Amino acid sequence: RQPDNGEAVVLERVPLKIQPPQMHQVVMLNDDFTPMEFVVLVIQEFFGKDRETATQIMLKIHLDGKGVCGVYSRDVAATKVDQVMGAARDAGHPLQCVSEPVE
Ligand code: NFA
Repeated sequence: RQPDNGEAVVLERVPLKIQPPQMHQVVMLNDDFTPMEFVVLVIQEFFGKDRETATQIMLKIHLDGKGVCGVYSRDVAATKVDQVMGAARDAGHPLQCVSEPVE
């Protein structure tokens, strides 16, 4: 135990710099072989979109080469990628998707 040296100790409250979690977008890529209907079903199943929205996203990917299916925390986005790639592999389609940080 230290002897008291008489100096006052001031404890200051410093606001914590809380950062919102970095979000990641799941981007699906076009290819020439995966059937449009399969892509629509995958987007409905794993990204919770209704059939009309899923069709719009699929067509955007088909026409532009890629499209965002959803935006999530890093872990959830990685799980979505695994689910899509697994379903595509099981069905024998080359469909690819990736997760990338937003901004
Ligand atoms: N381009 C594919 C076709 O013409 C459809 C597709 C759309 C594939 C979106 C992958 C992603 N059958």
